[in-house]
Amino acid sequence: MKKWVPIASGLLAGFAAATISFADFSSNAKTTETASSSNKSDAEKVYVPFGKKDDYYLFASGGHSGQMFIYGVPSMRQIRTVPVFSQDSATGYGFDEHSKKMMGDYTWGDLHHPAFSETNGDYDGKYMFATDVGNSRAAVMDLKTFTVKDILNVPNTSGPHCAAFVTENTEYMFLPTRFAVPLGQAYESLDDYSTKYRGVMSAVTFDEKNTKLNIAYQVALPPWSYDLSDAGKKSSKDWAVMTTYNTEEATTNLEINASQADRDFIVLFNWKELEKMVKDGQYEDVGGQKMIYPEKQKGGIYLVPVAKSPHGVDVTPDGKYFIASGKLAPSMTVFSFEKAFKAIENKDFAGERNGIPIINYKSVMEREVNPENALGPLHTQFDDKGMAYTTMFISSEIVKWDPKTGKTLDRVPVQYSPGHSVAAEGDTVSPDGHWLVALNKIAKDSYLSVGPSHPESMQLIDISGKMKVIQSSPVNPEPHYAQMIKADKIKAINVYPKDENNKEAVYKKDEAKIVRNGNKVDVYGIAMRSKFIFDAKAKRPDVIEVNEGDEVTIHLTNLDFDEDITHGFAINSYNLNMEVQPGQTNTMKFTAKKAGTYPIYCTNFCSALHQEMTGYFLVKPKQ
Ligand code: CUK
Ligand code: CUA
Repeated sequence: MKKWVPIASGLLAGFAAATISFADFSSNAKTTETASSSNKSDAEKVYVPFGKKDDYYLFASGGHSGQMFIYGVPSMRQIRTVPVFSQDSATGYGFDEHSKKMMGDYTWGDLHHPAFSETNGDYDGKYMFATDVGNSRAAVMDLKTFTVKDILNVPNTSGPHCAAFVTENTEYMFLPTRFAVPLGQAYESLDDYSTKYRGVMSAVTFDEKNTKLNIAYQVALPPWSYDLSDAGKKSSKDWAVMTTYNTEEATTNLEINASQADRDFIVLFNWKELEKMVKDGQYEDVGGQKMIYPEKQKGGIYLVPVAKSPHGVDVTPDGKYFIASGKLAPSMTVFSFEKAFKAIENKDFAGERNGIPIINYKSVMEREVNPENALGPLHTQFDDKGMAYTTMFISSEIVKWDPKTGKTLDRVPVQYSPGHSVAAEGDTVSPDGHWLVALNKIAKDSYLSVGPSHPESMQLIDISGKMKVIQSSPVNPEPHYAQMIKADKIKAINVYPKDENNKEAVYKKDEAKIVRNGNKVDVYGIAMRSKFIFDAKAKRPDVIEVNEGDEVTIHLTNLDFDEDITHGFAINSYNLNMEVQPGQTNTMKFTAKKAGTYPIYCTNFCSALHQEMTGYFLVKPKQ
């Protein structure tokens, strides 16, 4: 592999020290080759023989693909792509009624940070949350079926990048935003940015019974950019932290103007206090949302000064510290929650910004950590011993260090420019250790060429001894973040159970029927190996005949209650497709705009006679 000089690109353009080459780390590269945690070869460690399953699921955000990619670890094989914020013709997501309703007018999304639901600070394997920076939404995926159950449009805000993260028992998912906008996204001149714009954070709750996301309240934070966040754990469980940049409140050329001040802030807030304010009516109604204004409703929100333009902030598994990564300052800063609580109690403040008290830096700062030649620290993960692993975007490496001493313990080069990394159970109160995956922004010369744009890459690192990269997988754009969960925590079902209350489902072959009501046609049909039955009593049960202009609704039940027997339903030239998984009933609604003869066929290869699983959609022309 050629040595690549990591020229500053995108995120860190203009950073002077970006010209350091890998030559500077050659000594590290050498030591990684000899060290290994066991006598197993690297190939053996990642080899999962046929019939055996991986130990972990890795859920990687799909960035601007709007999807979630599911991998197995340690094999690093991709198992599935789950559409979340984008249409997907493979599954019919965005075509069927349920997903169409959830997506509204949007057809794409930008999924940045996935977050598992938690119980007592541990992933419980029940749900996965995600947010969309592109169109300001949040989603919840049910891990019994790996399908999205609800999408929430978040008003008053723009780009919830600084999310998702959940509190210890999934009480809340907080959604602070990357872009400041006027409340309600009304028009306001950028000359009035500092007074009229806000960076609103939403407190989202999850109603498990109805699998619905709801907004409990919002907070009108100052018009800064909120970058990343994390929830407290154990003794800090009522608190959360998030990084800010552009506290300069620049409105143009942010590349330069948002990097002027020496310090930005970490926002430290107590969600129990905010919850109390709402209960006590200390909020204003903004477009139907309960809005807390920190300059009026005091208490609960504080600022901690931090080296300029930080990116990630991560809470240690024991909940005692939060660690900010510098991005523009080559250091990680460790802050103590306990010290922060004391400073708040003693009103140990250095003035205010926008009505929010600033805690004295020296009173909360535990230590500043500057590993030699490590540049562009972005995000930190943890192992089972509480050791920290920080991604270095510019020097393209992972640095292992001890948060309690600041000592650098190990480092390993990755190819290239890691954004996040993810450790096994890494965001819980008890990470597993053993595995860390670097999510690299740039793969360069790692794989067969597919043209000018290359895939991103995920590299598996064995961290059980001296760190060593032992496997590399290409990945579609763009894994910003991922979470890794023990495989046995996820209890996915094989077949959708019968739901006798579902009026759209048909569970008996002779009950398939077509119901006409004026220009409305409802088809209650069945898909089974290897035929469609739309009208059991008709001469040709596999034909749907309608009039041009009719409103057609297809309710289709897969009658094969059998593992992995999925059917598809497509109408040729009608731009429609959806799947029905075993036992599932799915619905699709459309207008028969085009008169003519259109074959219907099953799109999912389901049996030896799959090719025969067809029918006709006949549309009689208007006279
Ligand atoms: S961010 Cu930091 S590298 Cu978490 Cu959206 Cu991509
Ligand atoms: Cu059913 Cu192919």
